[in-house]
Amino acid sequence: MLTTHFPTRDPDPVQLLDPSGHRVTHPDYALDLSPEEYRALYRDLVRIRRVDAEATTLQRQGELGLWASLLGQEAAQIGAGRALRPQDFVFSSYREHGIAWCRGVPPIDLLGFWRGTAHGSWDPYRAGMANYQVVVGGHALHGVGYGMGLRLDGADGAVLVCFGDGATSQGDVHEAFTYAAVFDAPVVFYCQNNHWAISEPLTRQTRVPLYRRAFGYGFPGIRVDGNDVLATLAVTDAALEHARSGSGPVLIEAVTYRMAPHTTSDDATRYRSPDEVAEWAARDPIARLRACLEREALADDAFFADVAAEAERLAVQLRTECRSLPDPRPTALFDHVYAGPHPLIDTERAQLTAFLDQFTDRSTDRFTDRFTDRFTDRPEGPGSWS
Ligand SMILES: Cc1ncc(C[n+]2csc(CCOP(=O)(O)OP(=O)(O)O)c2C)c(N)n1
Ligand SMILES: [Mg+2]
Repeated sequence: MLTTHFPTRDPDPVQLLDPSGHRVTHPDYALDLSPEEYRALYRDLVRIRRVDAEATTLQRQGELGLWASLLGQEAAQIGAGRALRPQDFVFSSYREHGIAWCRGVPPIDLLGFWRGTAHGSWDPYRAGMANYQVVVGGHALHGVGYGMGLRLDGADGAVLVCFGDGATSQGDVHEAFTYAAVFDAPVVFYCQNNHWAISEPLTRQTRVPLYRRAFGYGFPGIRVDGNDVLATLAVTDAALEHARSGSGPVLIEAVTYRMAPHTTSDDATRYRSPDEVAEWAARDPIARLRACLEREALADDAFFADVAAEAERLAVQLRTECRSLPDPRPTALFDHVYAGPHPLIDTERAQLTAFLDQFTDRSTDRFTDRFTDRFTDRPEGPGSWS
């Protein structure tokens, strides 16, 4: 007879603010924020949701090729993002617009990637955040390598590696867990469990809650209510401090929900029920913080009106900036594949140039007009760093 030793009960996810906006206490985590800081979190949440909505609309109007919405995951991202310090570094996938926001990446710099005018528009070293990664889970290894480098340099920073529930099934993530554990890499693995990996539900990724994976590798795992910005901030802050202090990696599972389809190319109604979506809508991360601010008189109507107006201005600005992003020179595609010259790249560049050179009559050929008249590199413009 086989004897099993599975834990039978998982602790509830860490929560400091319940879905109705009441604060709750937790024995291990607390936050001591000023009224200004509570309001700042609310402003972050509202503004990044508005940026996300505008990007979705821009895609629908043909201005972006694709967009991956963060709708519903604002608290998971803003809480984690606001826990970061300047010396930390982020490796993320493609949905972490809220984290990028907290790193000071201007929203327009997110859009070039989705418009197809840039491979990655922001300077990773300036932002302390690598450009988006679409290869699911691949950047977990980059993050661990970077973390090991921080240790060897004796630097006082930690790495936040963000990925989804689906990514936890990737070999890369498991290899990253092993390396981080045995080398005590200062890495916080931040898994946003939004319950879906495109059309695959969480039940197809795991038999046990994801945070428990950490124990098998020998480091702590914590589950947090990902729709509670206070809890995600408190837990990520503690985990980053743990990593910075040389105690090794941590896995955080932020339990949240992807309210939008996977991307603008997806139709989520084909695989999930409206009831499930409605259930999560009732746990909306912004509504619960607003309820708390109102109940505790931390903000008044004028504040909420100001934030809404500011978010609208941001959306208008983003639309203008997006539509004026210059098309890149076609051969710019090859510029950063390798650091130096490479024979295959040189051949392919020459082939594309020869192809474009066929269209010499600029007055009659739209293709030529569009692709060869705008050879300017991206100027310092709306999305540039101030
Ligand atoms: C290695 C790899 N396999 C498959 C894909 C296709 N793909 C893109 S996103 C995605 C689902 C990822 O789900 P999850 O990790 O839960 O992140 P979420 O999109 O929910 O944020 C898949 C399978 C990919 N980009 N990379
Ligand atoms: Mg997912």
